[in-house]
Amino acid sequence: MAEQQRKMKNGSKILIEALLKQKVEMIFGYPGGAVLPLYDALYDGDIPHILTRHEQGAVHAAEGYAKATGKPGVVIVTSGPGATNAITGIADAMSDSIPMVVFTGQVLTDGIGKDAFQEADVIGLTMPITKNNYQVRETKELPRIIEEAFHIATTGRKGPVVIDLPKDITIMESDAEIEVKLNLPSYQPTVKPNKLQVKKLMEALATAKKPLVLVGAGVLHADAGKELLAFINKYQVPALSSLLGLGAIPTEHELFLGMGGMHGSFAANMALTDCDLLINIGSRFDDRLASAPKEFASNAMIAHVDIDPAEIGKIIETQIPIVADAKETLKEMLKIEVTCTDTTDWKKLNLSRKKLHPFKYDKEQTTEIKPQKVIEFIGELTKGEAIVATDVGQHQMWAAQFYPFKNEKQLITSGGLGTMGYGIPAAIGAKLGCPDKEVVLFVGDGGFQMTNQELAILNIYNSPIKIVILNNRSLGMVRQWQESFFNERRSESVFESQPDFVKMAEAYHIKGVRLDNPATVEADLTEAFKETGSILIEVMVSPTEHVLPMVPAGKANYQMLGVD
Ligand SMILES: Cc1ncc(C[n+]2csc(CCOP(=O)(O)OP(=O)(O)O)c2C)c(N)n1
Repeated sequence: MAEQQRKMKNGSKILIEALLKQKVEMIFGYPGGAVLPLYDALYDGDIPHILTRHEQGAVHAAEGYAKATGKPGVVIVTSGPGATNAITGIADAMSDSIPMVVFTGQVLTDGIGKDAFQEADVIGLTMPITKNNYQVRETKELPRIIEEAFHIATTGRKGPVVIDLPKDITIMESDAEIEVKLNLPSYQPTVKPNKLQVKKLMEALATAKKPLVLVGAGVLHADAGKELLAFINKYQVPALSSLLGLGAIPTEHELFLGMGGMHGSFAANMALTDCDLLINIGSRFDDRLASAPKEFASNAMIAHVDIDPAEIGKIIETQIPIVADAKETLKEMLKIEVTCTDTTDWKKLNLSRKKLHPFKYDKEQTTEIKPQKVIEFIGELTKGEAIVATDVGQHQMWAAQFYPFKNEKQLITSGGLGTMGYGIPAAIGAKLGCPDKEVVLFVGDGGFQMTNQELAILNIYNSPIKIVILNNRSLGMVRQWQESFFNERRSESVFESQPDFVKMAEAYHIKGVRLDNPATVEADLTEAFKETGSILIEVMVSPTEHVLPMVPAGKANYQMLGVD
């Protein structure tokens, strides 16, 4: 009996032990009444906790951490408003397949459904935006649920899992064993590819005259960059990527045509138009890439490798479907030797298009600072090695176009949901996960004002980052659409008044500088980048710039505006 009593622990302690078993390095969160017992257990300091200033910030920070490290992000928020504030981040993580476990506080089990103080139906609210969710009904269930949640979040197509915790569950005691055996017979993601299908793909490659590889985030989630490069190099296949696939192939790689789609390169979009075999590895044919599905790669046989069977054939008809992990599939592809048709002309065509129509901007301009130039120059300063976080808008697309990415997991951006306010917390999360790497954030003056309160945590956790605000005095991407498609009627997209961003930085005890001289901008950036602590660099950029080329929504990839 005495032995049994010694093993009794409250739910909060059990939870911490279960997280330690999962090797959780840090938790992002924000306390409140329903999670007080849990925060009391955190007080013992077994797992560091990062106190953000808003729950949305906690989830985006966990996303940044997960994207940069490949490990699952862990979040705790309280019930009701804590949980609803976390919703945007959870939806963002779902869109970009980010592994994450989010604990939401809940009212006492007895109060559920009775409109108790700070009650929200977290299960109902998060059902469509999570890979799975749980409401814990017995303390002894915690170890099993946590084991399952981490397994589900980090395997197959990764994604967020919510665990809703009624307060009494975290207080009641149980002698539950932390060591549990995973038992999920109905959840068995297919990891290994069907060998016959891979053979079919390689046979198609052998006879293709214009093969092309499309790289999506699935390659990064599977850590398959090395195998991907080996494949591309071996068969000399030109390749393009989606926004979230950037980094899998170094920008400077001869065969890399850049990002495709709405703001993609001429070479990438024309290659999609002309190819006769498209090998899509881990991209979901998102509408930013395939705006007009009927006209997308319409001359090509389509091979689609994806870990999620629901993606195959969802948007584009597929002749060679392969449901599997990208790394496992590429390994199998590399095992099969084929002799290919001579594709020299195809390669030459792509290389010449790349050379003739690179991403460009007016470099001769001397009266205004060009945002593209700022990003390009920071690319040089950081030798293409920095982790680059972005917010959402024009600056995000310019970062994708002009930063010379070299490595996997280097771009931290909100691709699927396109969430403004993502950048600041995600950059902080990436830095906390990768303290030895330089982290640069590009953010618009609009997005900055959505989550700038998270600057408060930069100094506390000693996580210096470089924050580059590209200030165009407007919601640039909205303004661009209004100028292009709404007769230049700039409805609510131009800021009449703005805060002093440099002073805001100083209020948060970090250095701030404002750059507005086109003649000295390179020298000024060089100086600012010498800062070892966090620094906010506000660059007053041209207020009229457009992101080009642009495939208007609904148009085919070859119908690009802004190419001469
Ligand atoms: C939360 C949220 N609200 C609205 C939008 C729509 N939206 C997309 S881009 C954009 C403008 C962004 O402006 P800014 O942050 O200044 O960046 P810029 O485009 O000027 O680089 C807006 C409002 C969004 N993506 N996310």
